[in-house]
Amino acid sequence: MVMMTSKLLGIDLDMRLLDVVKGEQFTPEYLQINPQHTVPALDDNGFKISESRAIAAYLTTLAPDGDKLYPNDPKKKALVDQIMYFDLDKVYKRVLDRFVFDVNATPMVAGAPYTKVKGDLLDSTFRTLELYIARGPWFAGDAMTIADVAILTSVSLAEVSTYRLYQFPNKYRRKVLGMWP
Ligand SMILES: N[C@@H](CCC(=O)N[C@@H](CS)C(=O)NCC(=O)O)C(=O)O
Repeated sequence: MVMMTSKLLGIDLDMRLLDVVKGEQFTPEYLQINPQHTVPALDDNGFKISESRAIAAYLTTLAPDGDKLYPNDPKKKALVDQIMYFDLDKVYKRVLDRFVFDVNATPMVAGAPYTKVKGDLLDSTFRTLELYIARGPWFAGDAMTIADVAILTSVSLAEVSTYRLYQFPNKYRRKVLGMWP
């Protein structure tokens, strides 16, 4: 999400790759940047911030047209925040829960085993996304914002898994998969 947002804003990031599988996020140097030991994190001349949605929101303040992606108007901004919190709490989380085991319950990465409950919860979340996008034209109003970038990131994760996205072919899939230039 941070990489896509920076690209949309025309901000060049000096990126360092961390191999989280090897545990490179636990070095004292990285824990100084991000005590949560998650990627991504940003160090902007000593200003250290983690959580991809928060980083993306911060990046919008550094670009001249950043308020297009994260509006200053309180109500518009509140709607963007609403979708980003929904994404963090439900969409991303449930895709990840579902993604660690594919439809045949084959482990893709270590994690809790796939259960029907997890599948049902993700289906329910995607039905909610359908309702939002039907209201559209974007997830948080009449223009593309970082809320769309957040959702796109989570949906891409489902897309590369074996999740049956074709269950939601009419509105959501076409809109989200077609929105990236
Ligand atoms: N809500 C966080 C989630 C970040 C996250 O969990 N990243 C995973 C990789 S996708 C990670 O860094 N895991 C390593 C760890 O927790 O030690 C965000 O959006 O930045």
